[in-house]
Parts: sequence; C-alpha cells; structure tokens
Amino acid sequence: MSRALITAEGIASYLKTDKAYISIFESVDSTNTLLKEMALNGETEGRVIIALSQTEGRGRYDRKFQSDKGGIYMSILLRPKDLNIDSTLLTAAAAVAVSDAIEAVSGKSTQIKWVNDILINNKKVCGILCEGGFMGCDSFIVVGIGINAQKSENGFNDEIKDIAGTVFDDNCPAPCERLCAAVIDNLFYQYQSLEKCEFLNTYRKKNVILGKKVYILKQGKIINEGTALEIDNRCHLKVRLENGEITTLSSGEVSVKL
Ligand code: BT5
Repeated sequence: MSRALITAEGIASYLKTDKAYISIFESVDSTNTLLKEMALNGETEGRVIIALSQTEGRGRYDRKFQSDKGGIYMSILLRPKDLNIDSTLLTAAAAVAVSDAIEAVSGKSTQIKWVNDILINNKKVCGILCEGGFMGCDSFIVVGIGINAQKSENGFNDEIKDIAGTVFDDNCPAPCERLCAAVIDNLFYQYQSLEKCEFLNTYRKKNVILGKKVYILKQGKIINEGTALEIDNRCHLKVRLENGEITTLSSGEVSVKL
C-alpha cells in the first residue's frame, strides 16, 4: 500500500486561506485534547493541528475513534465572536465543508448522517467532534475532524469493520495534502458565512436520514423510535414518534437503517 506524504508545506501549497497555521504531528493522544490545551494557553484562532495517528482519538460521549496511520486527524481552533454559534450548527457546517472537500478531491459522492457523520456508499468515512471551552470571558470551539483517507495496515477493528469505509482506494498515492487544504479552506469559508447559513441546503439535501425510520439512542440503548421529519434552521432534528408526538433533538444519537 502506498502511503501519502502529508507535510505542512505541501498542504500550504494548495491552501487559499491565509487564516490557517498548520502543525503536523506523527502521533498524538488526541488532536482535540492537544488543541484545547493550546487554546486555554492563549493560542490564536486558525491554529490547525494534524496528526497521522492518534492513541486516544475520541468521538462523542467519549467513544473511541479508531485513528491508525492512513487517516487524517485534524483539529481547527475557532474563536467565534458571536455567542449564538453553538456546536450543533458548527458541526453541521463542518460536515458540509468536509463532504464538499471529499467530493472535490476524490470525485466520489458523499452523504451526511445527522449530525456529524460523512458517508460514502453508506460507510462512515469521517466523524466530526466540536468541543467548546472558555478562557475568562472568551470562548473557543475546537472542530475535530477524523477522515479515513486510506486503509490502515491492519484494517478496521471488529467493532467498526462493517460500518466504516475509506475515501481513497488502495494502491495509488492518495492526494491527502490536497484534501487537507480543501477541508481547511471550506471550513473557513463556512465559518465566515455562518450567519447566512448557506450550508443548510446542502446539509439537508445530503442527509440520508430525512424521511427514514430512526431509533433514538441513549448510551447506545434504544429509548424511542419514529420518523425523521426535518432539520430545522438550527440543525436540530424533528422526529415524529410512534405515538404521533413530535420531538426535537439538538444533538445525541440516532440510528438509521440505510
Ligand atoms: C465521531 O463520534 O464520529 C467523531 C469523531 C471525531 C474524531 C476526530 S479525529 C480529530 C479529533 N481528535 C479527536 O480525538 N477526535 C476528533 P461519534 O459520532 O461518537 O462516533 C463514534 C463511533 O464511530 C464509534 O463508537 C464507532 O462506532 C465509530 N467509529 C470509530 N472509529 C471510526 C472510524 N475510524 N471510522 C468510522 N467509524 C468509526
């Protein structure tokens, strides 16, 4: 398998934005953890940490995110002035940014699964974890993006081998630097135009969940079921429950059979 080279200079050669400051690490525990620490120590908006593997890659609810070599594990630091920007909205905008970037660079079509998964052919190729924090009166958000660019040496572990996929096929050098640059450019574009919510149309259109039967989960256990009706302007999901009641989910877990 030929593994793509990823360097900060290589990514910079494709970047359009001048707002990103990129550091690359061979391996870290979690790029989100590292960047949150840096944010608390005063790091400025636009710092991007990319790791080629993570030992403690995290998903939501502290779930593990398999982060072997072959993937791209990226965190981007934002310091929004507008306190109405919440992590659900930013997660959705980031999902559109990444899915557009993957399509542009790989030529494959992607779907989004509310709220934070990107799929190719119904397999999860990317997960997004936005985490916020405060430093005095200033707030920050770390946008964490894990992309299965290429297969790892040992493949996916048993837990995810049936649900996970990769963006690029084996045996040809993957344009990972171009993908990183496209993700960063798209994310800054979406972030800067967040109040216009331009991403919402695409987010709704690409979402595999609308109209489908969904199970609402809590700590991995089904607590209710219904039909996904719509994604509102705050990217919350409206679900009609079996008993006819309508509930709105702001985040959380839903499972859908594709
Ligand atoms: C996510 O959580 O999918 C968010 C993942 C965010 C990872 C990035 S990598 C850079 C930054 N640093 C971090 O430490 N994290 C962020 P969630 O929706 O909770 O999904 C987690 C679930 O996805 C797991 O329970 C598995 O079922 C599945 N999963 C784990 N690793 C995966 C992988 N590599 N590819 C596809 N699915 C995976």
